[in-house]
Amino acid sequence: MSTTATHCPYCALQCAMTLTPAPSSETGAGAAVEGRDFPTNNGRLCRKGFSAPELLASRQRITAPLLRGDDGEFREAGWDEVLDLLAEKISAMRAAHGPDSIAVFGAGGLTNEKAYQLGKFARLALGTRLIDYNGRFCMSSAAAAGNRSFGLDRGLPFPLTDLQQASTILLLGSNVADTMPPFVQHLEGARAAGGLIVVDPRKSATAALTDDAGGLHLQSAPGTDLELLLGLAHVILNEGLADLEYLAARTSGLAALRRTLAPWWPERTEQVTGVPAAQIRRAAHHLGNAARQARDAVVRGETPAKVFVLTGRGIEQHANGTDTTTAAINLALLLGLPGTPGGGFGTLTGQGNGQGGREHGQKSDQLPGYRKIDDPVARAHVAAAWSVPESLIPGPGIPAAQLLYSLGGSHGGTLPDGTPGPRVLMVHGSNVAVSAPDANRVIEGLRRLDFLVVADFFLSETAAEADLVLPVLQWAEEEGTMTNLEGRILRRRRGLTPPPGARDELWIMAELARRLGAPGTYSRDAREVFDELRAASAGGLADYSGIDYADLDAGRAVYWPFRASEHDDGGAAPAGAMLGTPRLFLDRFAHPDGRAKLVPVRPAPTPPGDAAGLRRVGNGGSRPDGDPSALALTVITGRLLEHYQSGAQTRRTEALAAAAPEARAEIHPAAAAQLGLEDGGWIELRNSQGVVVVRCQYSAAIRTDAVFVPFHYPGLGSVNRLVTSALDPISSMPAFKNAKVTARAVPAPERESHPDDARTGAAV
Ligand SMILES: Nc1nc2c(c(=O)[nH]1)N[C@H]1C(S)=C(S)[C@@H](COP(=O)(O)OP(=O)(O)OC[C@H]3O[C@@H](n4cnc5c(=O)[nH]c(N)nc54)[C@H](O)[C@@H]3O)O[C@H]1N2
Ligand SMILES: Nc1nc2c(c(=O)[nH]1)N[C@H]1C(S)=C(S)[C@@H](COP(=O)(O)OP(=O)(O)OC[C@H]3O[C@@H](n4cnc5c(=O)[nH]c(N)nc54)[C@H](O)[C@@H]3O)O[C@H]1N2
Ligand code: SF4
Ligand SMILES: [Mo]
Repeated sequence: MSTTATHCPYCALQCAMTLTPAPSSETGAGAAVEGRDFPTNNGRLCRKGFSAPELLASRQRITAPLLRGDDGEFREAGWDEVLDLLAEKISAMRAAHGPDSIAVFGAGGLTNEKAYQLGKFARLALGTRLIDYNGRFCMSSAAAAGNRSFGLDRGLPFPLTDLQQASTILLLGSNVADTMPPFVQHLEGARAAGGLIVVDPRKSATAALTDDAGGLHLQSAPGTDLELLLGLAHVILNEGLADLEYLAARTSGLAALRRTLAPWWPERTEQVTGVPAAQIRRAAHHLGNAARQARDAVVRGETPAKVFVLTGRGIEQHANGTDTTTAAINLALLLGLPGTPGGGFGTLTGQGNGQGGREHGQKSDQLPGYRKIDDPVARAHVAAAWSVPESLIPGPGIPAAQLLYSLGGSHGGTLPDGTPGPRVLMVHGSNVAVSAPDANRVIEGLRRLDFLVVADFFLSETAAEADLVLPVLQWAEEEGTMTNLEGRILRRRRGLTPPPGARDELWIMAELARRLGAPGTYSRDAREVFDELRAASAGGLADYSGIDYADLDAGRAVYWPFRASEHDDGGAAPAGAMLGTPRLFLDRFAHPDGRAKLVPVRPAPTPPGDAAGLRRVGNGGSRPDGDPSALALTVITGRLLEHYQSGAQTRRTEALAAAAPEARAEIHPAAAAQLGLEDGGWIELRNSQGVVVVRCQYSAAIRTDAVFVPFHYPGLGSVNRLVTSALDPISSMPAFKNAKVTARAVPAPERESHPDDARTGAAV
């Protein structure tokens, strides 16, 4: 086989790469990648991307279905055997307990085709309403905020390269220097101009970019971004920096917003956020002046130096994540940015297909095309596209975390309404035992199931709990499309022959549907599925009907929405030509009145105590009452450059595992001194949810009231055991970035957790 032009399997930047098999090999053994020229990555890759081919031929790869026997051990089994068995289980379960006894958990890493087919398979072949996916843990707050304010959610509503023309970028809770290293080149213009402003309780690698160029790092206390944004907006509105003309012409709701901003003068904001009032003023004035200059340049007919407000998981993964993202949107609207040549607002999508993954119907409340499942018109359209009666499409299910907590209806698991939870779960593309909130509770749920099926290529901690593991294809072995963080659709191409025992998930769904005698059709061919997706999405918010593989294969830059009626079918556009909608909202926002909504948001009243019953004080951990050896800290969780998500893949990559072999808690030396904790010593973090014991690492880059722990590890280092079940009421996003704990120095644990050891992990 020759080289193949494709994209990285990991994050939403979807860096373009060229895949080359080893000489005289058709499989992944010895395959290599290099960066390919493309507007988003310009030939660059990060360490994860470079090392991705190593996993294709990993010794740890599962290459035959694994079925758990009566002795509790896995044995290899044939595909016919396991699919027959699974179809029988599903049929029996449905007959005894109804279709909602089966649930499905999907992922934002799946191709558009697989995500679409999974939603259809769940609703029609299984007949269940209980499907949701890991994007709930990722983009849901930003998506909810975008829908509420703009009437539409697309992570970046403009091409990424627009950032290169920026003088000023406000980056809130995003650490792109580690999470999307090639992205940093697009920040360079603003950084060099002294206009990069980063909000993060840590001086992350991204916040450090502000150091030498006159930018600004606002080191807010964890979970206080809503207040900080209200403070910034207060200055902008009250000190004549808002774009009143834009607000009058393109938005609604200014009067109500004005009232909510009134109490947030900078000195008061400082008290809550810890960010000095002078810095708040400086940032607000910088943003306001830059936005005005951009506006003036547009009026003069010149190319403006643009201004952007961008958000990441740091401000979104909170129990008020939707409102906080809304406050960031309000700020961008006050500055007159969204939908103008002067700049814009965007959210950095995370997973490889985090964008497409939330458009095609694997979300509990959605149908393809970003349609609402409870909208009669949407249901009728999709039923027609699927050639089934509308009554066959179930109603809305429940969001991811609630779904996971409800598992195991035969053994006490209940849905929020008190009825028995699902008894069979199929997981496609997520390692929930490590990545979901309140991990101990999730693992208990998995163990209550009658039958757990996990489709994966590795024995992840979740697959290790399964009754049946279905080995699937990796990125380089399958066909399909991905939608990157800009809403641009990209082709994933098959460049290698998969191991003989692994199967395409489209094939698995088709084979199961056939055995179940399911209504609807289930193609095994990605292009056919895509064509069906196009028809199903036609007329929806995320309209893909004008997009075809031919345009993508010709290298045209295609952004949704792209209606079939807009496709002139000339097929003559050159490679790189922009089709569809590269820039959204230029004429109008997606609400019926064409206006963006200024949604007034307020912080919740301060709770009398937090989850651990601890007091919170400014910048510095507080002593929990009566305990001189302990400190109350906020755990913020996030990512290391070397590892991806739950680490199921990157912990199996030799160089990445060696570079970051175990979870480490980053703690300020001053906080550590209060605990009598040496650099490299063991720290215990404990709250009512669980316990984590990890080595610490001194870091002057973090606030003294916080500790940072990456979530890439299982066992004793699995930080999601400390994350509560509290959810954002609008998006159902967990509060991953805000767990209150009591910290102590402890002796080294008797038995260190082993990276592959899920079972001991759950037992602590
Ligand atoms: N290396 C690597 N890259 C990845 C991934 C990965 O797992 N590893 N995952 C991909 C995915 S799915 C996603 S969603 C993206 C995520 O990309 P990011 O959003 O950049 O990642 P995080 O590390 O989760 O969080 C970003 C920053 O938020 C800060 N933060 C924590 N709490 C708060 C807070 O209360 N307020 C503010 N303002 N900041 C806070 C953290 O200190 C951290 O530096 O990365 C993608 N890229
Ligand atoms: N504490 C804390 N927890 C977090 C976060 C945080 O910041 N802090 N971030 C959250 C975020 S933003 C995210 S996106 C989630 C992600 O967390 P997960 O959903 O667990 O994501 P991954 O670790 O990438 O797991 C993907 C699994 O599917 C497999 N896989 C990869 N591709 C495919 C495929 O095409 N098909 C199938 N069947 N399997 C595949 C991989 O081998 C792996 O086992 O974690 C969330 N959890
Ligand atoms: S930045 Fe993201 S897409 Fe690019 S190489 Fe790294 S993991 Fe892959
Ligand atoms: Mo994510």
